[in-house]
Amino acid sequence: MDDLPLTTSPDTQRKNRVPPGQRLTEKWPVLHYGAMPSFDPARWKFTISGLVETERVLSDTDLTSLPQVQVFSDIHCVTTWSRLNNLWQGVSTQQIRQLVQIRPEAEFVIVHAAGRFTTNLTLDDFFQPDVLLAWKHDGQLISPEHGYPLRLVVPRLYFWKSAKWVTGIEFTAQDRPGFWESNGYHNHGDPWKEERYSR
Ligand SMILES: Nc1nc2c(c(=O)[nH]1)N[C@H]1C(S)=C(S)[C@@H](COP(=O)(O)O)O[C@H]1N2
Ligand SMILES: [Mo]
Repeated sequence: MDDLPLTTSPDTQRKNRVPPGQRLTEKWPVLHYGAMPSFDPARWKFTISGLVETERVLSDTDLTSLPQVQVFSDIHCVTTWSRLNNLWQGVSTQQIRQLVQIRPEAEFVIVHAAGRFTTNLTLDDFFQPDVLLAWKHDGQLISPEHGYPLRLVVPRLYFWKSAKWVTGIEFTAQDRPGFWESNGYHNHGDPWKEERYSR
């Protein structure tokens, strides 16, 4: 495990690591809309759909057999808490990219999660080298409340883009605001620009 490649998210190298309007916490709060979705992890699948030449459906074993990475990152939640020094383990989105042929019209990724949650990203934001689909945090399996069996981690954007209980990704030509983005949150969510709310 120690010999996995490590990617350091560039924001952890800033002299001041705390974005404007944020405060540090040591704890890791649990935040999501509604009840925790109940689903059977044994029957869980990860689907790659939309503007790809051939759709792919991966089982848990398929996913965990792919080459893995570790990512060191800071968490910035729009509700103003930040948690520094997180070590994630999983599969990078750059690795996921090797599994499909993405059509040239594709410009966005819609991330789907259990309970019909979605969040939207540009291809560029989704394929940054520090973005991964994770199942471990600080050496332990991610707990169910924090997104087990699979959560997306997008270190450079507010944490609402880091969908928990991910069930798939869909490539699209048009942007499609996700759950929080349709409910007042900014469409992009850069914490360094304080892209918190859309109005
Ligand atoms: N599936 C799902 N993922 C989600 C959310 C959600 O409501 N559903 N909320 C987001 C928000 S607003 C935040 S701040 C983080 C919180 O993650 P945590 O509970 O692990 O701290 O999860 C994000 N991912
Ligand atoms: Mo949030």
